[in-house]
Amino acid sequence: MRRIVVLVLLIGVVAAACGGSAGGIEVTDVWGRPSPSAATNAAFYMNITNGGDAPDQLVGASSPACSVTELHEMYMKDGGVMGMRPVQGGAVEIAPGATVEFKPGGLHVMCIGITEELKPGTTVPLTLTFEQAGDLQLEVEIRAN
Ligand SMILES: [Cu+2]
Repeated sequence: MRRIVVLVLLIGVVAAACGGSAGGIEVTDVWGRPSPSAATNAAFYMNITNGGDAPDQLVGASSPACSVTELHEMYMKDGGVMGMRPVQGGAVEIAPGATVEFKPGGLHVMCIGITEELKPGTTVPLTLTFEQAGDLQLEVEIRAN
């Protein structure tokens, strides 16, 4: 039992470099665009895979780089203009065996009120909270456009 715990901890440390996993949930390719502190908002993207047998839900996110963090989606407004809004019900369902992509033009983690400049080549901490898997600590890679 003890050996398993140590192994899980080690995997967690290695995976934390760019993604992470917990309770069948695996998060990879976590990234965001650079943003000067003068800009007020940013968006973070990632892939979330549910390798478990039961559905899970992403219910929240937080980062010290953001005053407020929300789960957002893009949608088509009347007149064919794209807008964004908080996801319905405040949660994103991750079905067993499914991968949900958070990407430009779709789902994203909205970082409202950037507290520090997001510089290319740096990372910022991000915690994703899942209903079943719990909290997952990640690092967001700030990638140059
Ligand atoms: Cu948004």
